[in-house]
Amino acid sequence: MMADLSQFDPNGFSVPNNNIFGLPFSEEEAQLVIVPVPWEVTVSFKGGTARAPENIVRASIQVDLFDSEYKNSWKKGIFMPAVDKKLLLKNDFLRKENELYLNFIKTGEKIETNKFMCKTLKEVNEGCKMMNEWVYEKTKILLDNGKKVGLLGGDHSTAFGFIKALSEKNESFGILQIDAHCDLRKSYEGLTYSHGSVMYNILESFPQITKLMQLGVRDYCESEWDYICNSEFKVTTYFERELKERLYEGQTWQQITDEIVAQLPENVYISYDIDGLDEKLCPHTGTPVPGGFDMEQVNYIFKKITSSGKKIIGFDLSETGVSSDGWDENVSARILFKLSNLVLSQD
Ligand SMILES: [Mn+2]
Repeated sequence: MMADLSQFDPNGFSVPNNNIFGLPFSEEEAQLVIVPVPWEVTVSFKGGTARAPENIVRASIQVDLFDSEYKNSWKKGIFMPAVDKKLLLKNDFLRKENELYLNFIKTGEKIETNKFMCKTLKEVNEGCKMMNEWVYEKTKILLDNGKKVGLLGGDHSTAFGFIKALSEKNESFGILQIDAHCDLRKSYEGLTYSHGSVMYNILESFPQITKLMQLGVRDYCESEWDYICNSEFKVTTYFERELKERLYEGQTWQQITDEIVAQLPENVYISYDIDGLDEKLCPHTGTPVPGGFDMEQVNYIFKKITSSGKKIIGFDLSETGVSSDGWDENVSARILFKLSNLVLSQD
């Protein structure tokens, strides 16, 4: 069903009562549905990303609909349902529980000696499993209905359920991960479904993923390094230092981008952790690391992927923080619009 846009002025001021980006589409009309996942239970440093979906919607009203690269893509319809209040409440409760647990393990005491803490850890892990199921169900139904789907976190762990749903629809695909971290820890702080383990869990669970391409990584541990080295080239990581050195020595971003795009399979999922960008673009993200990309540097890669004829089958955008002046949300709203246009520009 196509929406009637005859009463909608894309050059005018946005109507705040409309949906994301001020667009007038219903879920039924929209070709792309963005699923908000208000979840940050395993976040250990700066909190707030569970509130990102609501705040990004507010910021999205200011994004201009005219994108000279993908002029009419938005007309195919973008819709984001309201944040699930029950999931948000569950997040708030379990995040507190997890804080208790993390404070306990920081004391150096063994968890086995404390029944209460064992129970807390169990509850947190079960809650995260439940969230994965929730995301899987939501995204599966949308994919079954022929929608294109994007996911808006929350922390990076929210991508797991969506990738599960995509794995049932696609025989094989690759993941392009923009991130300061590898997220390849076997489990982090005893938490099975930690945001620091999401790519490990995904690779171990879904053989459909033939390639994980990581860009911008600059904070990682030895076990992650070993995992990459032992992956038989399934995981290719472009560390920030290596990228910068190549640029310092005269290589161009075009050369590097062409090399990256050539290694991607035909179907590509984009997993965009905002902390992959320079901290000036995401000062309130949970685990900021100095360095990182500029927004257009990453957009350039995306453009090269679509112009190469490869297909973007879905995306997530995660780890956006909460700021008092709306800056982090403003940046993320613009990235979300670009990702939406990319996906909608393809049939
Ligand atoms: Mn991440």
